[in-house]
Amino acid sequence: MPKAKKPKKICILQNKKKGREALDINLKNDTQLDDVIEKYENIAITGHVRPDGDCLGSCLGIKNYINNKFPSKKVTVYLEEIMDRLNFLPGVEEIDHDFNKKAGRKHDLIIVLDASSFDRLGDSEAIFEATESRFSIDHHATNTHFVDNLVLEPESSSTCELVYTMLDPKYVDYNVAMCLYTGMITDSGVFKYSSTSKRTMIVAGELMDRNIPFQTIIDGAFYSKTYEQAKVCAYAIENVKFAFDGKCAYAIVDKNAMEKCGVTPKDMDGTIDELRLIIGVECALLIYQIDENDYKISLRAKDYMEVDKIAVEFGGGGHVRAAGASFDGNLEANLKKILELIGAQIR
Ligand SMILES: [Mn+2]
Repeated sequence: MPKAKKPKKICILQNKKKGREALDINLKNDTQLDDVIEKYENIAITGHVRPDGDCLGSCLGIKNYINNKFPSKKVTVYLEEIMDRLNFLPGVEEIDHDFNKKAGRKHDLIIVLDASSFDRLGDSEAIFEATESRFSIDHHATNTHFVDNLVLEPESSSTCELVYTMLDPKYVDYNVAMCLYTGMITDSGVFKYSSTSKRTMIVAGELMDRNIPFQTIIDGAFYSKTYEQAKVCAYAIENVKFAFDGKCAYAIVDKNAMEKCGVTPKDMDGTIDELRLIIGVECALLIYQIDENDYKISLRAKDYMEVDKIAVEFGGGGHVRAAGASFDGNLEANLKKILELIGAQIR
């Protein structure tokens, strides 16, 4: 087999005019993803640690699309264990979760989705490093451009929305639509976050044309909780503290509390919304313990705060109104620092 050529450096900021209103709603098919896929036979797809609906939806969406349009290609999705609520997605059973031991496994091409920086890759770093040709699609304004061939559109509500604009609609079937729609609703909070645009709704409408069970997807992927997840939400609300005249609500859930509720870190994603929804709260902060000296920070804002700037201070990232990071060590000192950063923005 002839050695495949590297794609030339793309690095495109899709939406040059600022603002979600400037997103192209004509959805004229962008062929650069097809052009790249066409050149390679053995393709890896990966996303970020603790995969969310958008990460999983975009990875499986592209996997199913490649199966439809390029059936002879070998394609493997590498991701950490996924949330139970997302295990209805087509292709989920074929995900390779067990790749830590296969460090360095080589592919002709790796497609990196919804991951804003190299350290977000987690265990798939080794596969990424072993694979010379790389292509990435993302919508995080904080993206560090760690993949040369990057299509980045910070105005897009989700990676899945952006991915749809790059697919040949003829090969977007029920399975692809299930995956992409799931990522769209989870990243846009069922079309309510400020990132939701006219294009978001047009893409969602086109996916609904594939007869997907959208009500079941919305309940299953977004609203439903296990009893254990409901318990940890109740714990967070029961133990919430307020700062800055009630404009900031924060809760700390340590390992002990998580064990008592019967949850693990991958069950924590809905908890912060309960804090954010409290009337008068502009900023919600959830800190939960991963390990002895390892904490995860989640931040949400309602109207004006730019919580991604706070997350970046801790080496994390995300979006203007929804961001996350982690820290090691002293809880008290780090909490104090986060609250100071929140205080600097709150009004
Ligand atoms: Mn995303």
